[in-house]
Amino acid sequence: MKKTLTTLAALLASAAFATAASACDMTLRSSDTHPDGYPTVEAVKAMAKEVEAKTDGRICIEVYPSAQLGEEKDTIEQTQLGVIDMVRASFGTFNDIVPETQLFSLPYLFRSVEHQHHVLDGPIGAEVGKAFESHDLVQLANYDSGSRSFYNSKHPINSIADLKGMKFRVMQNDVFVDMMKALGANATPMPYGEVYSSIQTGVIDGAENNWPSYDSSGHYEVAPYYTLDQHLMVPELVAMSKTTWNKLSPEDQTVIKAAAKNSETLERKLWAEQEKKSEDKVVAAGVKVVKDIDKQPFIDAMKPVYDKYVTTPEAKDLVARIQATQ
Ligand code: GTR
Repeated sequence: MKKTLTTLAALLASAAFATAASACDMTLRSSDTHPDGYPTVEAVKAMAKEVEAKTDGRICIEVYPSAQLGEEKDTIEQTQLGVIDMVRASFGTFNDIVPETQLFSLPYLFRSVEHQHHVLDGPIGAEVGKAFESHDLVQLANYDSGSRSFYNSKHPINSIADLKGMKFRVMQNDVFVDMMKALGANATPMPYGEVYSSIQTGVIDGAENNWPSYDSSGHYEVAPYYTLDQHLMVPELVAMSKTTWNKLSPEDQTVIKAAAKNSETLERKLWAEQEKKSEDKVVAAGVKVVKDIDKQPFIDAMKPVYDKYVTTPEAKDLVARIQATQ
């Protein structure tokens, strides 16, 4: 009997040791719509590694790619509720949830990646970041996502006239619906995961996105006409549930913030590399790209969108400050 008890005690002790050595005190789940290998997914994984190392394995972040935890809008809502701990998503999907992000989705607002960095890395970025807190979220990092352009299954788009009457999927956000209206096309808001089959079955004629998404989603297979009109440059971000954030000690919050910031630098580098790789890949696969397009008529056509959304003195001031940022 004694021997059995000793053996049992030893077994329990070793089990406890094994648990202590491998398990984390806290495991956070992070969602992304993109697959493994995509810059945003790899950047959050790098953040997870850093957090685990700096907390001696106490805090682990599990990254769930490929919309395993749901479509982007649902995962943002789940993060607000604390069901999911972290989400990487586009400002565009946050618009209805964190209205302070809406003006960042205006077409042709950002002139270049550098301009976008200067805005987001400065006081304007800090202000919009702070706004997440009143919506049960903590903004941790901004990620690059290049610019979005139109693609479709029917024909090359050489001018606004070519868009007339066509049906394009947009993110679930009113600004983008009005953007399509202003261009004389029809907008069909729908989750990202439904776009491929909707193009394939002819429910929509096309969609719009950056090179890496166009590539990794496989949309180029069913919509091989891409026009580099670059109508949108919508930033992306990583946010944490405020419920989760409040469970962390101030020291751990500092570790997480720093790791998120480092992941931002990494993502910007990975992004630039991936944009080129994806462009080369889809072109090699036979995509017809219209590169030389006169953007001015597109920019001019967006006036009604600005008139509709930039109405209050605060909105006018914010847009003016963004435009004045060098
Ligand atoms: C991608 C973006 C995703 C998602 C997607 C979409 O470029 O990275 O977060 O917003 O576009 O169009 O839904």
